[in-house]
Amino acid sequence: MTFEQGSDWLANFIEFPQPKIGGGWPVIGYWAENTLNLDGPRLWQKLLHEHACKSCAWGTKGFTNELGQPLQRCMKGLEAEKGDIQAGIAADFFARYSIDQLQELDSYQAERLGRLSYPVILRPGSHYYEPIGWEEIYHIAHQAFQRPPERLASYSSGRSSNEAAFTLQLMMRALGSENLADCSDLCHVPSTRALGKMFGTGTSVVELKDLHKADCFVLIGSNAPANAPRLMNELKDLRARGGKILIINPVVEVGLVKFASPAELNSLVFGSDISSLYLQPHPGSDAALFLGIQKWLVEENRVDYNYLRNHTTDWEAVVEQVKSLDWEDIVTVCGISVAEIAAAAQMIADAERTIFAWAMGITQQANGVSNVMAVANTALMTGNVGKEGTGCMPVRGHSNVQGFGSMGVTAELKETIRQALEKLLGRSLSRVPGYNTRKLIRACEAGQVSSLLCLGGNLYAANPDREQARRALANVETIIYLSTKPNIGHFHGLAAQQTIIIPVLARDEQTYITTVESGNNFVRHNQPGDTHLDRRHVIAEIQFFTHLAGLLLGKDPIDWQRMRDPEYIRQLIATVIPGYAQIADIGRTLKDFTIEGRILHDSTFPTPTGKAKMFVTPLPVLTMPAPQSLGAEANEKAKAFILITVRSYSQHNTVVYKPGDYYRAMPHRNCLLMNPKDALEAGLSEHALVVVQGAVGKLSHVEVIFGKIKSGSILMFYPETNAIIHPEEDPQSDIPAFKRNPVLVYAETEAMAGAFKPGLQSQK
Ligand SMILES: Nc1nc2c(c(=O)[nH]1)N[C@H]1C(S)=C(S)[C@@H](COP(=O)(O)OP(=O)(O)OC[C@H]3O[C@@H](n4cnc5c(=O)[nH]c(N)nc54)[C@H](O)[C@@H]3O)O[C@H]1N2
Ligand SMILES: Nc1nc2c(c(=O)[nH]1)N[C@H]1C(S)=C(S)[C@@H](COP(=O)(O)OP(=O)(O)OC[C@H]3O[C@@H](n4cnc5c(=O)[nH]c(N)nc54)[C@H](O)[C@@H]3O)O[C@H]1N2
Ligand code: SF4
Ligand SMILES: [Mo]
Repeated sequence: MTFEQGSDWLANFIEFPQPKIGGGWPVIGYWAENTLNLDGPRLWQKLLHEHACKSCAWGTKGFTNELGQPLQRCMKGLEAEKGDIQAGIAADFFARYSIDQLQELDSYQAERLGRLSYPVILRPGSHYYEPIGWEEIYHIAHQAFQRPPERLASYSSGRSSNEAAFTLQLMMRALGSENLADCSDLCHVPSTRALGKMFGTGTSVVELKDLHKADCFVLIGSNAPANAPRLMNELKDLRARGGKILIINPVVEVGLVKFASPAELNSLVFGSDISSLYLQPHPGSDAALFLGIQKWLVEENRVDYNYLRNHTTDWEAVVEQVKSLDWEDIVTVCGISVAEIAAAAQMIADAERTIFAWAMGITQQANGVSNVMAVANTALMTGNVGKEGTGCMPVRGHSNVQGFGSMGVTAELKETIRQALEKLLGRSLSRVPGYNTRKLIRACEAGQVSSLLCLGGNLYAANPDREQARRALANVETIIYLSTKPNIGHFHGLAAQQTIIIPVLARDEQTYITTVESGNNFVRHNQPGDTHLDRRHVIAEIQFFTHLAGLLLGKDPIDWQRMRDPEYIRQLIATVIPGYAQIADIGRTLKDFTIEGRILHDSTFPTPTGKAKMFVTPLPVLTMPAPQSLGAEANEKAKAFILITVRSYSQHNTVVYKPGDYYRAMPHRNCLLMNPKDALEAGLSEHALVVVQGAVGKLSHVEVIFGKIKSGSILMFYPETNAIIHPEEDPQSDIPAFKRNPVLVYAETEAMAGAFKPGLQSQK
C-alpha cells in the first residue's frame, strides 16, 4: 500500500541548519500555508467557532485567553483543527485493506487516512475491519460489560469533555469497577500526587494573572515553545518588564533562549530574550539540583524561616537533610557546578515573586513524585506559595486532561468525591484499588481484564514496550475504541475476540454545549456546531455511555436516559465535584469560570492543618548500566547513553503531523540528537547512521544530529522509541521514566560511522 507523504517530503532532503530563534516566521508561514488554500475558509470557520482549543491545556478559546487578551492562538490549535476537518474515511476502505496492511502504516500515515466516519468491528479470526450497526454494537458492549466488575476497565485521554468524563467514571463506578486508567498516569500524575500531599490540592495554584505579577519564573523540563506556545508570550513579557527566567533542561531548546512571538511585530522581527540563566542537568537529576539550590539558601541564610514556621509543617527535617548533604555529591549527580547552582538560587532569593513551572522532564522520572516535591519545597522555603504572583504550576498536557482528573477519572479517587458519588448512587463504592495505566497493561497481560473501553487516546503507542502492550491488549476479550481519528493503536492494539472502533464527534461538532478545564483551572464552554460527517454513523461520547449504562444499569438510582442531556450531567457535576458549583449554570449564563479553591492567594492551605506539609526528597542515585548488560558484546564499540524521549515540534503525542523538527534541526523522525563531544569520543561524525539498542529492542538507520544536549544523553522522538524502551517506574506513582532510558549506540557498520547519504533513510 502506498501513501503520499504530503509536501513535507521535500524538507527531508534539505539540510536543516538549526535556527537561532524559536517561534517566528516559520509559524506565520505555517498559518499562511494552511489557511490560504482551498481548505482555508473551513479552517477559519473552525478557528472562529467558539470552543476551547483542542491542542494543549494552556487553554485558549477563539483568539483570546481567559483575561480577554487578543491574539492568543498558536498554530498548534490550527494543527489539531486541520486533522478534524479531514474527509471521512471511504466506505470501502476497510474492505480494501487487511489488518496486516494497516499495520504497516506509521503514525503519520494513520492520521492522514481521514476522520473515522462509521463504526467498524474486527471479528474473531477475521483479517478485515468491517462496518457494524449500532444495535449490534450495543448488544456486544452490553454483554462485554456484564462481566465481573474487576474484569472491566477503561482508559481515557484528556481530549473529550468534562461531561463525557463524568459520565464514563459514573458508569464504571456504578458497575463496580475502579479501573479508570487515564493518560495522566503517563504524564502529570506525580504532580497531582506530590502537590496533593503537600498543598492539599493537586493542580496549579497559579492563575494567569499571577504570571503578570511575577518577577521571576523557573521553567523545568518543559519544551513550552512547542507544547504550550502561548506560555511563551507570558515569559517574553516577564523578561521585558525586567523579570528573570531560569530554565532547567538537559537540552538547549532554542525557543527557551530566544523566542519570536508572532503576536508582536517587534518580537517577531528581532526575537525576545527568554532565559536569563539556562542550566543543563543530567536527565533525572533535577531533585539534586533543587537540593543544591536549597543548600545555598540555607548556607546563605536566605530561607524564609518565618514563612516555614507559620505556614508549613515538617520543614525542619528538610532543612536538616539539606545541611547534611555534600556539595560534591550534589554536583556529581546533577552535573551543574556550585557557582551555577548558587547563581540560580540567588536569582530566586533576590526576586519578590517567583513562579515554579514544570512539565515532563520532571514528572516522567523514576523519582517523579520526589522531583515535584523538591521543586515545591524550594518554593515554600522562599515563601513563594500563597501570594499573588507566586506559586507552583504544572504545565499540563492534553486540552482537558485536568478536567478528566477533576471529574474523577482516576484510579485514585479523592475521598470527598467518593463520598459524594456514594450519596448519589445510594451505596458504597468498591474499595478494590483500580488499575492505573501501567497496572492496566500488566493486568491485561496477566489475563485479568475481559472488557476494555478506550475513550480517545492511543493506549498501545503511548505505553513503553510496544510488544508488551500488544501482548497485553491481545489478552482482552473485547476492546471498544471511541475515537475521532484512526491511529496505530487501532491497528495493533487488538483484542482476543473483537475490537470495535466507534467514531465520535469532536467538541465543536456536538449538538449541545460541553465544557473543558484548562491547566490554569479555568472552565470554558464549547458551543454546539456542525459536522461534515454523517451524524447517523458518528456519535457523541455522552450518548454512547448513557445508552450503554441504561442497558446495563436500568434507571435506578441514576436516570441514564435523563443524562443524555448534558445540562443534567452538569447539575450532577456541580453537586459532586468540589469547586465546580458554577458549572450548573454555564449552559444558560455562558460564563466561563475559575474553579473555586484551587488558586492560593493566601497561605492557608486546604490541608487538615491549614499548612503545607514538606517532605524530605532523597538525592537521586543515577547509574549508567554496564554496556554488556544491554548486549554490548554484539558490538564492542557500542557506547551507553541516556535516551530522552520527547515530542517533535510537529506532533501531538502519538499523532505525527510532519516528519521533521525544524527547531532542533532534526530533518526526519529517525534521528537522534547527540552532543558533538560524545560523538567524537564514539567515533561518529554528524549524519552517521547508528543502531540504538534499548531494553526491549533496537532501531536501525538512525541518523546522528549534533545538538546542544548534555553530554552522556541523546534525544529521540516518541512514539517510535516506545518499541525499544522499558523504563523504570516511579514507585510512588508508577509513571515510566520516559526521560531516562539506558540505551546503547553504535555505528551500523564501520563505514557508517562517517558516511551518510542525504535523504535515503529519511524516506523510511
Ligand atoms: N504541540 C503539542 N503540544 C502538546 C503536546 C504535543 O504532543 N504537541 N502534548 C501535550 C501533552 S499530553 C503534554 S504532557 C505536554 C508535554 O510537554 P513537554 O513536557 O514540554 O513535552 P516533552 O516533549 O516531553 O518535553 C519535555 C522537555 O523536558 C526536557 N527534559 C528531559 N529530561 C529532563 C530532565 O531530566 N530534567 C529536566 N529539567 N528536563 C528534562 C526535554 O529536553 C524537553 O525539553 O505537552 C502538551 N502539548
Ligand atoms: N516515550 C514516551 N512515551 C510517552 C510520552 C513521552 O514523553 N515519551 N508521553 C506520555 C504522555 S505525557 C501522554 S499524555 C501519553 C499520550 O497518550 P494518549 O492520550 O493515549 O494519546 P494521543 O496520541 O494523545 O491520542 C490521540 C488520539 O486521540 C483521539 N482523539 C482526539 N480527539 C478526540 C476526541 O475529542 N474524542 C475522542 N474520543 N478521541 C479523540 C484520536 O483518535 C487520536 O488518534 O503518551 C505518553 N507516552
Ligand atoms: S497555547 Fe495551547 S491552548 Fe493556546 S492556542 Fe496554543 S495549543 Fe491551543
Ligand atoms: Mo501528557
